[in-house]
Amino acid sequence: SFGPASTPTHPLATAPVGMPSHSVDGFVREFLHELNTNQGVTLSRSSVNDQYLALASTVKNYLMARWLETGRKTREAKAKTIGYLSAEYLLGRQLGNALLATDLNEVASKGLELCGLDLATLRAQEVEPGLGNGGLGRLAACFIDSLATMDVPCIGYGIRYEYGIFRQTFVDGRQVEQPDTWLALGSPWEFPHPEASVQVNFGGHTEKATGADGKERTRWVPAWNVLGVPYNYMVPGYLNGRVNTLRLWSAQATKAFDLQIFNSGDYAQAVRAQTFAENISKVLYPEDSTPQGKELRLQQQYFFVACSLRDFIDNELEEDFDLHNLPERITYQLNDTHPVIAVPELMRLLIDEHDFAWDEAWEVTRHCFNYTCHTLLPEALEVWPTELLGRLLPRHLEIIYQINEEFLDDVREAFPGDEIRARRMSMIAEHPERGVRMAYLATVAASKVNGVAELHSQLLRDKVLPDFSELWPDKFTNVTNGVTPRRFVKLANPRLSDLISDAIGSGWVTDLERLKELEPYADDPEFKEKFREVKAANKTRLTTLLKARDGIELPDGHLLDVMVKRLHEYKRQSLKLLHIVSLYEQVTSGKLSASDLTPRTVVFGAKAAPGYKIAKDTIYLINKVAAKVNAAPELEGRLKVAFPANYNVTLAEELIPAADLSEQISLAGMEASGTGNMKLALNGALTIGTDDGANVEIRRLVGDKHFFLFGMNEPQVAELSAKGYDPGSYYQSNEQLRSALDLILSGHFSDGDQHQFDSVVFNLLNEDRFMALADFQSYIDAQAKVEERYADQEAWTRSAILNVARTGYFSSDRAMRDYLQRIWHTTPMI
Ligand code: NBG
Repeated sequence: SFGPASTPTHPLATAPVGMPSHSVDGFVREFLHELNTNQGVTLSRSSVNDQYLALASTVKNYLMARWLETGRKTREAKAKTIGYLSAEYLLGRQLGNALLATDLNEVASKGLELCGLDLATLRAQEVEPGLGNGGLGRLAACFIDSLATMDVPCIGYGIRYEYGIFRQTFVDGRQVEQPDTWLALGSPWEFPHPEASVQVNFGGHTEKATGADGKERTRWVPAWNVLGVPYNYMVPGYLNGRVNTLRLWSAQATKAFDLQIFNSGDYAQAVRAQTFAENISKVLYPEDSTPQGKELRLQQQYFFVACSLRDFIDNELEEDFDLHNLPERITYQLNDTHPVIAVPELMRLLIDEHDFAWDEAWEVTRHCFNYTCHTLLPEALEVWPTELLGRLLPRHLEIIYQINEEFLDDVREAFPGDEIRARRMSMIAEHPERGVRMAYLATVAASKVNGVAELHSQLLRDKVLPDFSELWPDKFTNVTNGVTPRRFVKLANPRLSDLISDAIGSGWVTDLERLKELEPYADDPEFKEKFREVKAANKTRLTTLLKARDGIELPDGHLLDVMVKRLHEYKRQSLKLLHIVSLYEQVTSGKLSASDLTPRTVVFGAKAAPGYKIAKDTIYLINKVAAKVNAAPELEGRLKVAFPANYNVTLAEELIPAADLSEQISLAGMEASGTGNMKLALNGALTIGTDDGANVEIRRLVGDKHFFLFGMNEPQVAELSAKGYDPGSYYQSNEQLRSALDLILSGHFSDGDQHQFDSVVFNLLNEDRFMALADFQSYIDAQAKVEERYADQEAWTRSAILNVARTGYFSSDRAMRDYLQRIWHTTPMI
């Protein structure tokens, strides 16, 4: 329960805390106060970490009143809340965003200067919470930023992993994973509430019992449990006074410490329960799109959704709230299949704990959930073995069976006599082992199912879930992804932001389509010059950073060619690599003069899942090729390959504003959307890309002339696949390709070892599931067009400006508006 035991009488007790002033003096006072009282140090004895923590507290104080007020206002209005359920949030650093949201940048920077401190240095002290793998987690972070900025009530629910995505290092060119100790120096942005912990049960069995009313009920008798401790984070809207909440759960043992065993001297046994429980939120699974059939992962999934559902019902609703009306107050968005166990959990809560009849419970449940699918790779759709699910969550498996039975009855009614169809659509897969297809469960339970770009949504309907879209055509919709302009333009690229605002005003920050007003400036010589200066200055900023961070020297005046994303075969870093190897091969063998090359630096950023061998071997190969290229005297000043380790949100914010060329080269039909493609275009990079994911929409909006398209489109890929794809034939027939592959095979990049890269090269030659060889020539041709355009700086700058002007559509604000209209059926609070 909340609040004081008796009615407060002091006037201040019912008002939210006051708002600190926006004056430099006020700021300095607050900051020093925090330094003294929170850190327990004087300015002269404070470390940079003390100063950073004190600054963070100061900024939090500015947000606090708004946060409290947001909660009050939302509860009072009984507004519908978006419950965003996501196993990942890739937030990036918090301080810069909080300063932006409170408009405190200038005040803080002046105030700190008066204290002899430098804001940039303190900002650099922050370790980003890397609680996600890649696009999916970063998308969740963009979405909650947009909802706060649009004044929409939202609670983001997830897991507070003690170790986020691993820190990548390179040892002799190979990826070595280090634990991500983001909490080591303390995280000032979180508010733990151990008193509001939620108990989560696991294991055991179910029992049937007949109650006094003669009704038979099922009771789950769990075998063990853990506690979920909520940690709240502020999600500030941009200059609008709203601060939503992100609530991440941390697992703790219920019986942390068995005193008896401890006293008997068995210390290890005494803390075993604690270790076991805490393992649940210990690490983020470093997987991007292939699930590991890991018990712990299922525990994590159930753990956080069980906490989250309970939390909303117990803490956000009035005590006498009638749960039949739950869909009026919450809509849960399932971010991929990871949180789908929430569906049977809500059924269980309603039936077993609130005495709902099955049909009543189902009516409520199916109006509470919507599902976003983020993939097309069949191996990325989670299937939980029934053996495991039944052992860990016996009651949930029973409920899933019953949902499935009733669903299949509906299928049989809609398609009488079509038993094969019914079997195809069953949530229970029989092969290779009996398992629950979580995507099917999600699709059946959800009011709406969406893909994340037009092409993806279409393929989702036609290829992944065709039976379901035939049964329920209206259930399926598309919402093309978006990215937040606050972090990825305003914060990351202050120079471009100022240039834009000088030209068209600052309204674009919350209304990104206004970037269209920049179109005429694409032909304004003065603006173009300034635009080039911004790019050049961003490159200089990146050069300074990479020198300090990685010891990498970036040459001046190069075309900066950027491929940053998780390492995955379908994304085809190997195709980019073949381009580089081919340039190197042609120049070193004298077929091509280095002076004919456009001076270019290729920057890679990519983590590979630790268990994904080919991906890790590809990283090794990139590093080995980079070493040779960078050491070749012929290529000095002409071609350079840079691969800074540990690409993350913080590095993205530095790299993207400096990029000229954006590599989006996945095999058509494989990349659900991509969001890096949007960030790069918005920052004035031109895309070289296939007709895949959101590239399709980017190209349509910026225009063919300002986008370098290459490769097969999806129908052509399907056709080639059906015909039988033979990568070897491309090797045989394409001299340039063969020379590049032969050079790798010769051991040139591996100190003479001819087998070092067998896994990568033989895979390309024999299988090449993602058809890199088939698209090679087309890619090389498109790169030639890139060079031609770049040689004409006026034309290039024009295209770059038009990319910025025409990609306002890719704001996550627009994406959220689409969700509100098509899926959530709710409106902002103002
Ligand atoms: C990823 C897709 C990307 C997409 C993001 C966000 C998963 C499972 N999917 O193409 O691969 O941009 O989701 O939607 O991480």
